[in-house]
Amino acid sequence: MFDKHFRMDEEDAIKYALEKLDVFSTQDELDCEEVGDGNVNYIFRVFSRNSDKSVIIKQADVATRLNKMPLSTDRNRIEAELLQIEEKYAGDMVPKVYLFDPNMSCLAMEDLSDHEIMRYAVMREEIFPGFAEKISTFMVETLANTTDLIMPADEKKELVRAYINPEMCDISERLVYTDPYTIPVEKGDVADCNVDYVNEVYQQDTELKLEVAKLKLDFMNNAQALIHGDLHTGSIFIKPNSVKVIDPEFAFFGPIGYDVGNVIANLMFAWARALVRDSEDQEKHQKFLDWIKTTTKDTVDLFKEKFEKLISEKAQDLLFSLPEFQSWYVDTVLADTAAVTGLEINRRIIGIAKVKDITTLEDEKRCKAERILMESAKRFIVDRSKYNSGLDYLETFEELAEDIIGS
Ligand code: SR1
Ligand code: MG
Repeated sequence: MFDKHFRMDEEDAIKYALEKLDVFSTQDELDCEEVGDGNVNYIFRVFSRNSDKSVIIKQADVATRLNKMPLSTDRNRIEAELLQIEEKYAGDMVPKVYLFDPNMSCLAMEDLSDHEIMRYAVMREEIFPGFAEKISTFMVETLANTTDLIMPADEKKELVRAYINPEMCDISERLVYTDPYTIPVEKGDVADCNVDYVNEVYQQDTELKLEVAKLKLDFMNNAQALIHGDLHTGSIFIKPNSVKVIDPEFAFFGPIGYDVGNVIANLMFAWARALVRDSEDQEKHQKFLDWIKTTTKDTVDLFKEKFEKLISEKAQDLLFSLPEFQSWYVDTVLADTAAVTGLEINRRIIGIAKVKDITTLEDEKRCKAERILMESAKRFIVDRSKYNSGLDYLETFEELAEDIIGS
């Protein structure tokens, strides 16, 4: 029954689990829910009603879930293999893969239902001390170890070949780089007060568009490390003292700053949301504001510190070991990080793939949050070489927040 690809429903997923996986026994009474809330795939949670056994089956269809755009199912292979590569470098910070099935383009993996998607948790202003420590370790281990500084050149070239990901890169090239600067927004796409601002000011800024064009070319050509490619807070499962990274289907060899900038931008969505919102629980609200600010800063600083340490310990090539070279290299990664922070902010506000942190705000508050973020984004992109530490990000964001919320 499962020899040739078709899009499964819940009943098929139960049959699939029984036929293909070694998770359940004949005693188990199985149930299934489709739990996907992303833009691309279908996610089935098959679970036993009379035991604690469960599994996630993620299936790639031949079209995207969001807009039914045709899309290669090879993304499912890339995701399955990436999770195993990431496990090698970052241990249990990714779900365990049980099976990859190329016929059905599906992947069976550990159920992380004891965790929660980070975006929803931070939207409720929950805090997670230790997040910056954990996510910076994940990024440094998976990214630094797959650069030319550390990975042997022949091994890296094999991986570049295996993880060429043209269709998923094409999505990012359009959705992150081109569309937000070239497709005018309409009422409802952004807060009312920002429609004219985006169309008549932001998208007319030639200095900004020139920098975005250079950054797009870098994204397309800089095979720096094996990046996750979509490391937003919807790709992170969290619970106290545990962070798990999921969904590396956009992975390819690209600029390191693409992953780091995605994390920083998504922390900023949660931060901007909290700043413009009223809260009934002032103590919790203030605690969240303090945490998100420190976490944003620490994520940049811990990434930098650990990345510098790892490359200085593990770089093999005599030239790549030069301290002056490593300092230049880290500076370029940090500049890319700032730029991508800005790019990810803009594409989630102006572009089609939005984030609930912002879209669920009432219009007047959404207006302010979007404006703080877009103004910050412009500076992160245009002045990217000036953002070398967490404090640099905080200064820009807080200065603009004060101007915009105060006005
Ligand atoms: C059609 S895919 C839209 C977006 O969702 C994914 O999570 C990626 O971020 C992509 O850009
Ligand atoms: Mg995804």
